[in-house]
Amino acid sequence: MRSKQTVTEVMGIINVTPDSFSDGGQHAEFESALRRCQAMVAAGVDWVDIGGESTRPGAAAVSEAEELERVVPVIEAISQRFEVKVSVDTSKALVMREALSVGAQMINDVRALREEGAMQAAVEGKALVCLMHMQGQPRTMQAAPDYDDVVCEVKDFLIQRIEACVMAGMDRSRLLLDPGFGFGKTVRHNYQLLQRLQAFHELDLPLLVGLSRKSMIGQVTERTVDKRLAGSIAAATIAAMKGAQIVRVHDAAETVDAMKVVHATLNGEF
Ligand code: 9MG
Repeated sequence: MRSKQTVTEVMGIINVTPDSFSDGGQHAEFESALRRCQAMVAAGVDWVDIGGESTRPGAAAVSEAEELERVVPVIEAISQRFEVKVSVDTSKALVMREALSVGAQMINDVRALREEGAMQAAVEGKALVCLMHMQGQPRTMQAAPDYDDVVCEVKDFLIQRIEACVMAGMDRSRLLLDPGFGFGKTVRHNYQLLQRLQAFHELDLPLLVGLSRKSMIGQVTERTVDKRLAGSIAAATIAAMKGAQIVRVHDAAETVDAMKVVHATLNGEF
């Protein structure tokens, strides 16, 4: 449990990926992303995370041109129209640069700046950067996750990536860390990470966590992805009580309420 006064911020997830039920194409995706953003802002989120390429196991790769076309207009419109901080969920250097140029304030990279040119783009971009741990690559990462001690190994990886960023010229104060729930981890690994989340505070950087609707919730509740709200709120609440600074979620209104209860409990403010 943490002792100093803090507030856990809520980051709403907005995936700008083709909707298989819509034949409206790119324009429909743009409009739908803006509608989702409006609802999330009304619910009180602090951030929206805009992504154009799914990182789910088995998801198809998206070209740089396609990803740019999906996310840049959405980030630009959100930055102009809404009072909310914007993060771009990408591993591609050019997408990072273009997103920052139209208003994004954070790079959320599940590959922790290991793709070609990504480190340089992030150093030059001057924005916040979330470094996430992943074992393997999204397409195959769930085949056989393997660790001797998942917490130590994830921590060691994040230490190496922090060092790489600092060596490349980035100010350490721009970094956030994410243990990467569900990215090359079994259910047991995920719950070990959540149980020992405080261990990451030793790195003295803010923590961002994504637990919302993930299979670690589905496997213990035996719920399909559309019925994981209660489990997701429980997981976000646990992470907040253990000091996470940002929770990345699908269910904005419910999580904002849960974080208000955490805040009132920890800080006595209501
Ligand atoms: C893009 N994305 C999907 N899941 C995520 C998670 O858990 N953390 C971060 N930072 N990004 C994620």
